[in-house]
Amino acid sequence: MTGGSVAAVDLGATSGRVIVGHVDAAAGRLELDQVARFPNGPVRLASGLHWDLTGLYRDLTRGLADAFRREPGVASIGVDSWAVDYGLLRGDRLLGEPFHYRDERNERAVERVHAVVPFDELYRRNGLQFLPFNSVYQLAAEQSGGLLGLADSMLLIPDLVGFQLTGTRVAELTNASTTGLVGVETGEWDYELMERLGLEASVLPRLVSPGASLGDLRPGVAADLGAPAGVEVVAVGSHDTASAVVAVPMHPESAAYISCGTWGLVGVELEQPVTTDAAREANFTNEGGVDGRVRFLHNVMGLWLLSESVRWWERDGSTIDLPELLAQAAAVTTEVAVFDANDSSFLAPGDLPGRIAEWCADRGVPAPQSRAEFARSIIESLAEAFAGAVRTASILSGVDVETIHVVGGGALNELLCRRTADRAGIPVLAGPVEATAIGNVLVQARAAGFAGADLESLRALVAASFQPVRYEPSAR
Ligand code: LRH
Repeated sequence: MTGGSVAAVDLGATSGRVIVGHVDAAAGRLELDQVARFPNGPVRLASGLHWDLTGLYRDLTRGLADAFRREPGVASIGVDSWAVDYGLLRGDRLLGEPFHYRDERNERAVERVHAVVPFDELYRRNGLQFLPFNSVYQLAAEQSGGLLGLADSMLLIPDLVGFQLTGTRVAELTNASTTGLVGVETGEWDYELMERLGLEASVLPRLVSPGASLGDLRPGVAADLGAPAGVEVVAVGSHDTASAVVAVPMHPESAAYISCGTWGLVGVELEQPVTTDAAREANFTNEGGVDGRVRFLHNVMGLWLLSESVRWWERDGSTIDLPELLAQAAAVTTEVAVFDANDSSFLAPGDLPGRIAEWCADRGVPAPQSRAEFARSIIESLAEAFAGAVRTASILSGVDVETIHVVGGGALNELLCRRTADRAGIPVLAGPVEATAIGNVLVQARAAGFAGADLESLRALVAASFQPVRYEPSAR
């Protein structure tokens, strides 16, 4: 047998999934089989917006049990999720449900952190764009809650799941790079920064790179899952965006990518970070990629603007047909507002259409009226922000962008892909939709020895297995 199977656990903004990936690089085979999907929405408790990690763990282990029933040969498990969020532990015990990054507590901590370490210094140290929810601000907010003092370890969410499965505590590097506590040049924890911020360095576990093994499943867990002996948990690019970038079938020297789901992560892949004043002013980030690559990118608010608007409109119990809404949006012929899709007022859950209308009113721009106009306005604003970020990434990095790859759920959004190509004046190649799960699967498959050794061969396998949709920019 030249190939094999692995299980990817992908914890996304609305749902979590367990996916079995079958990989046989020699035969050019890469297939995904979704075996479980379960909700992963935040829970608003008295203390704020939280994960429901306990319920999630129950659901994902049930999903893994399904995976072993369906494919008893699954060799390993890898977990990915969104960045920055973490749980605190004392011994083996979780100190409460982790906060969700969209909780508003972080705003208050930003000033406190910048008063000690001004942002330009922070950027030189960690290379991260300013996002009010970077873990460094969350931890500073945590200091006033009292729990941090009780904690003896802090684990990012995928690492926390890995710990529950194996008992091993690690910090996977791609995700750790989003905390703000890893040196952009060193790739190591920045203990000096922690000391200056009054954060206890001993809570940080050892850093590991994607591909490292966390060891076998705990015996009790293996029994619960019906897993055979020897199944390991493998650290993948546990930051979902890092996994997605692995699966972009690109030539990094001439391509930009947009990993488009809840967020639109727009950038290029580099060998070295760019931490110039211009990069800082453009709010570009240098996140850690698989195999030491740098994900030089900017966060655009993404399809959250649309999904949260739809959620708001559906709060009366009605249901909106998304493809139908997008078809109506495509048919809008009136000029719609192009708003700043990066405005931080759109970050928190709630009345997004109201906030978009307010943004327009504040600037004397006519606001969208119908739902179709809102949807069109969101798509145009995202396409404009995407095109702008591609231009900026190219200027700051020197990459001459000839192709824009759109991966993730946004690759299915024809109007968005078309308008991004139009506004950028560069062809868009859309797909694969399941980039995050594919990247998760491929890094495990490589660790198990049934996929190629370098990123280029992993991407060649993606290119051979998934046919992208091409959007040429319209001549203007
Ligand atoms: C996308 C993502 C992004 C982060 C945000 C918190 O899911 O991981 O890369 O900036 O969520």
